[in-house]
Amino acid sequence: MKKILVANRGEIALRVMKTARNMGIKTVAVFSEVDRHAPHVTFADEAVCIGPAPSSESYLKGDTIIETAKKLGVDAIHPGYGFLSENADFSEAVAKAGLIFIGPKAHAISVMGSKLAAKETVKKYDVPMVPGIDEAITDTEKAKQIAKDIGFPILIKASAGGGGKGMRVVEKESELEEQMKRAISEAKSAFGDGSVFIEKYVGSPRHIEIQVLADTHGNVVHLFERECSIQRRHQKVVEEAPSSVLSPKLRQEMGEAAVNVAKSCDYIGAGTVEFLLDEKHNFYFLEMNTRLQVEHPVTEWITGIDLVEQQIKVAEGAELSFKQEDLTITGHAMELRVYAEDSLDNFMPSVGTLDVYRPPSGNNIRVDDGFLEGMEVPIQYDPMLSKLITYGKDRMEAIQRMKEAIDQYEVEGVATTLPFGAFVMDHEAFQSGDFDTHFVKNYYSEEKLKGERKAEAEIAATIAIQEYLKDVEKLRVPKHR
Ligand code: MV4
Repeated sequence: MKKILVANRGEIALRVMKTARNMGIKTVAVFSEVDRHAPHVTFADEAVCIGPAPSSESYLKGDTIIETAKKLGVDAIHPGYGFLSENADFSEAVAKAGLIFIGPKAHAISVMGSKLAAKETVKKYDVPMVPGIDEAITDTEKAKQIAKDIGFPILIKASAGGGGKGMRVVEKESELEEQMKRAISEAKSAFGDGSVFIEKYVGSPRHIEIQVLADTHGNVVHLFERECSIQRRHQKVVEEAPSSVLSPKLRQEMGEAAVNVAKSCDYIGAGTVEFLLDEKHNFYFLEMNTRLQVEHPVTEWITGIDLVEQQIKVAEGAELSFKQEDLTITGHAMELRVYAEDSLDNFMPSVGTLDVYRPPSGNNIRVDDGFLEGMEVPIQYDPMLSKLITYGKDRMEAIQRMKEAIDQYEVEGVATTLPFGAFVMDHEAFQSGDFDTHFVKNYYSEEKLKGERKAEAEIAATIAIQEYLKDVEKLRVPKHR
């Protein structure tokens, strides 16, 4: 591979290009009209404007991107995450154009894009699943019978959903019919597919995902887990690796299950298998994400493996250079997603100019971002400013470093979720490791954060006054001599 086009923007485009460059591969950026001066554009060896700001007219224009790639003599396209990364038709169109898609084949993407097809596919591989059904249901009488069999509360999910979209908890039989009708009509309008199914509702789960890597020679390995339970409205906020609750045995079992999920769909490249872990530490397969994930850096740090490098090598047809036994976990990595959102005002998007933008740096700190001081945060795209990642020999060290890094991070001009990150790091439940997916809902309120900030400000003010008085005292001394 000599030249790669990155069909994305922001931090992930930059992150992919950095590895490509390290491998001696030329890079091509594509960009929308508002991204003309973005770092991913200036970093790339070549860059092409592909349309106006709205994604539908630029970063989602698969045909335009493929044409651009052919015109510039590109060998492969890396889709990043979001945009076209989980679009089966795009994967296929890239291959048909004689280019390499750095990711799985269309088959794996489309199977895992449908929750029902995914269940059907992994079933033969002995992967644990939440009690429920694995086919679309429209008949409410049948649904009632199933719900009684598995027991309330149950969860109605949309097959075409994912990431929590189109889910409904049903507590009792009398609510079932109404909720099913709503779920079906919602799924139809949101995804153009009204298929829904039923699962037992797991009340206080942890969200644990396993990174997998598969080559084209039938080798599949896992790179352990990421703990992603700290999320807000299905938006992850903090991710870490390893999880503080997995025993070596459970880690191995979940890893093997994840490898089987990858095998079931002939997976190629880097992928992530999501599981729920209940209070008794039973795990259940949820879905597979067929892309490089936002939170991949924590896995890179504890394993020492560059996932983008592996994606590229596998896409070239190389055999994985390591086996499962070669992989180990060293230390602990923590990631905070820094969003341009106001955590003191209902996480409202905070667009504007980054008047001051100075990310922290140093040993054990990694910042993946795609912004520079003075840049505007565009409203058209994801409001994530950066990923702040820290590393330590153990979890407490990674948390401590994260707190220091948050303190050092200077942003003015837009509100960020940095204070919210500090709240999480300081929280007793987070520090003890005793939390689930309801952490934010259970513990966070703007009042609490405001209270903490006020207490901090008061301490700072007290110290400042004491210092001032000391200075006054010092100044007074000579006068009396
Ligand atoms: C569940 C569940 C409880 N029981 N399934 C949310 C996203 C989608 N991937 C699946 N999700 C869930 N499925 C059963 N049977 C709870 C969730 C869930 C969740 C999962 C992971 C991380 C955060 C979450 C927040 C709310 C609900």
